[in-house]
Amino acid sequence: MVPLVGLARWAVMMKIVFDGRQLAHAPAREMHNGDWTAFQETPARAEAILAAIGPAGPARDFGMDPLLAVHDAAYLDFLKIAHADWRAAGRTGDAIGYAWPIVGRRPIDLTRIDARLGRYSYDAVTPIAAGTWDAAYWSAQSALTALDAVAEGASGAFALCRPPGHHAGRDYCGGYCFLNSAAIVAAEARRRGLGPVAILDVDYHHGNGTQDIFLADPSILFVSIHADPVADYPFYWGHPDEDGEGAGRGATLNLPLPRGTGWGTYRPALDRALAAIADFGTRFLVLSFGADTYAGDPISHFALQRDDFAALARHIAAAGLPTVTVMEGGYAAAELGNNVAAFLAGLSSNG
Ligand code: OKP
Ligand code: ZN
Repeated sequence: MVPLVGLARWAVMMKIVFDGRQLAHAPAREMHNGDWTAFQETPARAEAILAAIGPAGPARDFGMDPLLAVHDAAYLDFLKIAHADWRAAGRTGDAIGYAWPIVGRRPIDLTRIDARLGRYSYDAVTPIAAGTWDAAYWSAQSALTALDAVAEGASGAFALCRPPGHHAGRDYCGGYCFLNSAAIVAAEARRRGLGPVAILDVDYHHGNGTQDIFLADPSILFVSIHADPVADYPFYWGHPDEDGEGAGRGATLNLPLPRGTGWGTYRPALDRALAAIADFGTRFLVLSFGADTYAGDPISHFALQRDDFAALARHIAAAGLPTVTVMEGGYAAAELGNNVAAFLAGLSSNG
């Protein structure tokens, strides 16, 4: 093997799961600042990560039950056939909504594809393509396969989830996400008696879907460090006063940080997050990892460097918890693989 001159080589010592069917999701374009631009969440992202972290094992098929533990059956039925319905309506290209039922409208059970796209999504950056259901299904199965490895005794496993999941809620897609792999793993870990379960989300964007799914649930802690939604997507979630609802009050913790955040600002927030996770009595950790906190990320505004990903991961690993890591965002294509490799190498280290 030819060493990469000038680049640290990171040895990744953990089980990696990926299924080739996850590449089937390939929308052409997304709405960005009022224009159509090339879709950012590309199959090439997964290929770049794989090239840097070495071979991945295939996903096993755990079926629909673990998905139905987190998502509405009607939403899953919609996702499966949305693209076919779009084509049946005489459309070309990817399915995308243009009218959304703002809170307060009756959830009328309409059949027209445009009405259903609005009912089950909340933004215009999440097109549904011919291969979307298959890719999302296998992304979730990869996450469940990683969970299985940890349940069998591995200290950690990484699911190269793509499409990502943390913006998808019980009955909605959004933010490039369709099935919430982190939430699916957390619910399945709880069902298997591995809890208390905490989810730590370190993607640049707030994990609104994960938060919504467990908002009123006191048994799963959700902690997120992310760009302040005053200035960044997803805007309407992730503010510091969102701390859970009903019985779930106190089991949601949001730690928004300003644009420009580097490791010096990030680290104290991470310490707070890890302290909350320890206080919760956590015995099992689900980590939503986005590499879009990288200084060179094209759609984000933090300033982490590659070595900071290793430090971030070492801090998390020092908690000593069995951990399933699922991939979320990260769009700096040329550096993505090395950043993920640095993170996973840090996770594999002992303290
Ligand atoms: C998905 B994940 C550009 C900015 C935002 C949607 C971002 C989805 C991020 N106009 N577009 O959390 O990385
Ligand atoms: Zn993100």
